[in-house]
Amino acid sequence: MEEEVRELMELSGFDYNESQLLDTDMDYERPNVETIKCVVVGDNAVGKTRLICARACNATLTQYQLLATHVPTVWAIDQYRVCQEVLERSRDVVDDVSVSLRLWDTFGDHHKDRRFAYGRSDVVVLCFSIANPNSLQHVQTMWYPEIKHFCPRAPVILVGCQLDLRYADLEAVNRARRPLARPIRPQEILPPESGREVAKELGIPYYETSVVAQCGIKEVFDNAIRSALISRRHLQFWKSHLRSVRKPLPQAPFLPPRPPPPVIIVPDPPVQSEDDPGHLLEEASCADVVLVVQERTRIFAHRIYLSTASSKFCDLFLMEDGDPPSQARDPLLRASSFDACEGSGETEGAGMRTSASDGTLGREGDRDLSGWSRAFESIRSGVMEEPPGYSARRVTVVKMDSSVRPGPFRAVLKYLYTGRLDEREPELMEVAHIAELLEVFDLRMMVANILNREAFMNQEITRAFHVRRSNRIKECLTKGIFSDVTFVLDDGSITAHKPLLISGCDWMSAMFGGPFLESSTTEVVLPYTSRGSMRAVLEYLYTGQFTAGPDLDPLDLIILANRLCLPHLVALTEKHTVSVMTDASMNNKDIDGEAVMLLEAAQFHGAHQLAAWCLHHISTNYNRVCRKFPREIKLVAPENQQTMEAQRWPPVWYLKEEDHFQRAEREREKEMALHQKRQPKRRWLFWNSSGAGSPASSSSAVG
Ligand SMILES: Nc1nc2c(ncn2[C@@H]2O[C@H](COP(=O)(O)OP(=O)(O)OP(=O)(O)O)[C@@H](O)[C@H]2O)c(=O)[nH]1
Ligand SMILES: [Mg+2]
Repeated sequence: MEEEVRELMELSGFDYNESQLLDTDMDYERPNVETIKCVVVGDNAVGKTRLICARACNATLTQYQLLATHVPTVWAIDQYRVCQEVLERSRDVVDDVSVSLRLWDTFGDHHKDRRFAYGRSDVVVLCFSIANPNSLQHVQTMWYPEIKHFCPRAPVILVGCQLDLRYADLEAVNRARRPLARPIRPQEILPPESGREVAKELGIPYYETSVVAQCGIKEVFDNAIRSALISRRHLQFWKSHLRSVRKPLPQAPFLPPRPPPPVIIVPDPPVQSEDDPGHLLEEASCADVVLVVQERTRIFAHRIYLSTASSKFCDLFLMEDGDPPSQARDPLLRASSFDACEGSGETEGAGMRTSASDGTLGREGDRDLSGWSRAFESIRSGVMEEPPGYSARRVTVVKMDSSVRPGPFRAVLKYLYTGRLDEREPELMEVAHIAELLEVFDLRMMVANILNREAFMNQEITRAFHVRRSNRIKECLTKGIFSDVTFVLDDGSITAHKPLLISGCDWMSAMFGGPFLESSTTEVVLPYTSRGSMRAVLEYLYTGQFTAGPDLDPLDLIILANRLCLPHLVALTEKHTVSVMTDASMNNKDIDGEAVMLLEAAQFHGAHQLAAWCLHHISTNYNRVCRKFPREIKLVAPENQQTMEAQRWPPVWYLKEEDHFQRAEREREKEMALHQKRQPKRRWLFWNSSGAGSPASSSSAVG
């Protein structure tokens, strides 16, 4: 027996200590302390033992601890004989009456004999689970008749246990339950009315409890004590201290906690291969530069990549465009040296000529650069019709210095595109030589690191390269430098760079990378797109970052990002929108209208996380939002309406309960007022009839 007690109490979260065991019953009858035996009955696994432990041992467990264990009670146990703390916690004062509450646990099996537990009980707490309709049915068919059979005079209290399951996430609960436990279905959850109806039919009070939410436990036992004391008052009418005991009080409804808003999860950004955008190098489809090495070798490249990685290339292309070199350490010197070279060549633009029909470039109009830089021989404009099937387009032809050899130059270009240098590069000294010519000092340092067997230090250089490139690319975007396409939008236009678009977005790659008209045109019309959202898309594609400009409309951006198949950007925009709305709401700004407006638009354009957040906002402020936007809410899709109804907070059952409680309270107050009205009359009669004693002593005797 002792072992059973120990096991049960330990599994119920009670810290069982050998020293707490008492050999003898420590309790004793004290004058004016009412000892109340309270038997707890009900079906198996409805939560009797947990409820008793919560009252008797103050055992509190989380839902998941609770779910993982159920120890069926096998014998009625009087724990007060064995445990000092339980005995002490049994003492209570209810309506000025000192009581010692003796709780008796029982097993739920219908066929077992419980007469030992029922014997001489003062009150019976009859439990069912609000997640098990059968257990409520058995209250009427089995438990109440049994109680009336064994203790016909004991008052009974009906208790709906496990109230937290009414608002819990049942899927999560079922996942956490023991493997063989029957899953709880949402349609099985009973509303408070069901329990109350049964209680009304039986003429007994009704309460609800949850050990997880720690609610209703005190109410159940305090009111069980009241019922027992009132019953005792009838039999032991001479006990004057029982006069102040009130009838069981109505239970205030438990407001479940407001469900937390869904968290917006941003997936990992699309993986870029280490080689990115190296694969574009030598790709003719969107090349705007042809680098001629040692007269024979042509390498296709891109101004935007070359210029953002090398100041020398940047200066070269800026000067070709007629701008002074922005990044030159000595701009005047550079410009003048370029001018000096120009004198020996053709005038600006005169070097352009159509390519031959086989795609080769013309040779006229070369401008000598040998005096300006040791890396280049000449530059000129030309027209290219490669790859086959593509329309002719303008390119810049740069002839490299004769000391530059194709193999090591390709390694240098690879660095300019990716920030990396292959350790196994066979001609490292040649690479260093070209790096020197192009003034790419980081690359020279990388070569030195490899030669010194310190290649691991090159990772840091690569990191710095990307930071620098990102900043330069941003600058090119802001200033429109080296752009090769203009997007015509609803509220203006914005320039961009095809190579960057192709390497960042499959949709753009399909448009600009294939033999379509767009690959050769310099203007693309994008209807239903604003400048603010296009700028955010370009920044994202260029730098991988999300930046919200002042003119950004998040929904516009979501629509565009969804159209361009950029789920990562959609998620970033959702996160941004939710954080802006949360901040606004915390600063007492009204976001209800925005949430209603965004809900279905977000769903339609693939922003399902934002839609779920809006749905949560509307559901948890349901009454207010419905009052403000009745027509809009009516027009919401039925699936959304259903979700709102299901997730409504405060829930409908709570509002009904609150209403019921208020009515019950009003009735109780009326009853009390009526009772108080009657009191003085009786006193008056008493005075008149007896004609003895002082008014003071009389009132204290009756009151
Ligand atoms: N969510 C929730 N689950 C509860 C609560 N109380 C009990 N339970 C669950 O119900 C199971 C049974 O609880 P017990 O208190 O052992 O049930 P019992 O009525 O004593 O069962 P028997 O002794 O077999 O008659 C526990 O394992 C818990 O999973 C509650 O307040 N909330
Ligand atoms: Mg039990």
